[in-house]
Amino acid sequence: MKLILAIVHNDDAYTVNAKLSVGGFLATKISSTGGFLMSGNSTFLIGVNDDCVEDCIALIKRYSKKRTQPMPVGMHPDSVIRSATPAAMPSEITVGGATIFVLNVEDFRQV
Ligand code: 2BA
Repeated sequence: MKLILAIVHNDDAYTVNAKLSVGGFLATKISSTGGFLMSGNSTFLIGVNDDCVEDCIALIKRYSKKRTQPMPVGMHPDSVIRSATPAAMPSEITVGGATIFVLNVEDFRQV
């Protein structure tokens, strides 16, 4: 068994949640905050059998869009971006689709 941990843009979270449910995946949605942009995103915890991992990731990928957002200049005093020269600063960053971790599950119990 694996635990899929998927960080999804808030604008995609409703659809991803609905499609996971329709697809038969049991998921927990946690409201989370990106450490860089400090804006809301959603983190899904999805426990799946090993042979369902790729299907689950394909579903998340399908409904998670890439977006460009304005770079929040000066938001993070210690960020790499802040230390760059102004000319080198990108004005936009690409966010998403989804950021996904797949973890081995040592034990799973519902008691
Ligand atoms: P945030 O941390 O708010 O990052 C939003 C976007 O900002 C990132 O999009 C990336 O394009 C950019 N970014 C992040 N850190 C940066 C930095 N130090 N310098 C320049 N640009 C930076 P994504 O890569 O698509 O990430 C979307 C969200 O997924 C992140 O939101 C964070 O919540 C999560 N995430 C991404 N990579 C992660 C990782 N290795 N570990 C844990 N969470 C991660």
